[in-house]
Amino acid sequence: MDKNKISIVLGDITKQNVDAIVNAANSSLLGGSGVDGAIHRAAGPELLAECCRLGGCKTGEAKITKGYNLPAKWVIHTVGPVWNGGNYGEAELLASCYRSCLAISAEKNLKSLAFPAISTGVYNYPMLDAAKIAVTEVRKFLEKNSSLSTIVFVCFNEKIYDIYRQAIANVF
Ligand code: AR6
Repeated sequence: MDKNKISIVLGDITKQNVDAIVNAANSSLLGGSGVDGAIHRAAGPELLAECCRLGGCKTGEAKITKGYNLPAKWVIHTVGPVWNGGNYGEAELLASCYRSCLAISAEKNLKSLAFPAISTGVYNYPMLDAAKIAVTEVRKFLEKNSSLSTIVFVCFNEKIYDIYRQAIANVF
């Protein structure tokens, strides 16, 4: 397992030159605000047309589409849990989002993947705990799989960036 496969960038996930970016979607997969809105705007209307054919997605699961006008060839849509205080299985569901996206990337033999901080916006998941889960699941994946050579955590602001930097230092 190679820590050098992990990177953090401050910026916009829609600009990332990777095989796939992950979308923090909702169970309809029909778009929304936040990173979901940004991805649909940048990908263009064909993305919504493909999403309409997917029949939604359960919390903790993931589905893949093409990336259309994005630099990324693919979008892996996952549905994070809504934070309800922590006693409703939120941590396991969030971990499952990361595992599902990573499993799809392995099935497709993708080399590079970028994640946003799933559930930490509209869905209100505490940032520190969410980052720990994200980094831990990626570490566990890298211990068993060699398909991915680059995993990018895209941080939308400096506060998120600092939290990921700390989480990576703690977990790796
Ligand atoms: N690039 C990278 N990160 C971003 C970007 C971007 N362009 N835009 C926002 N973020 P959110 P959720 C960060 O609310 O909490 C939608 O309406 C943001 O700072 O996008 O999983 C869906 O349709 C935050 O840290 O997703 C669902 O209904 C993180 O992305 C619901 O929101 C996630 O925030 C999902 O909520």
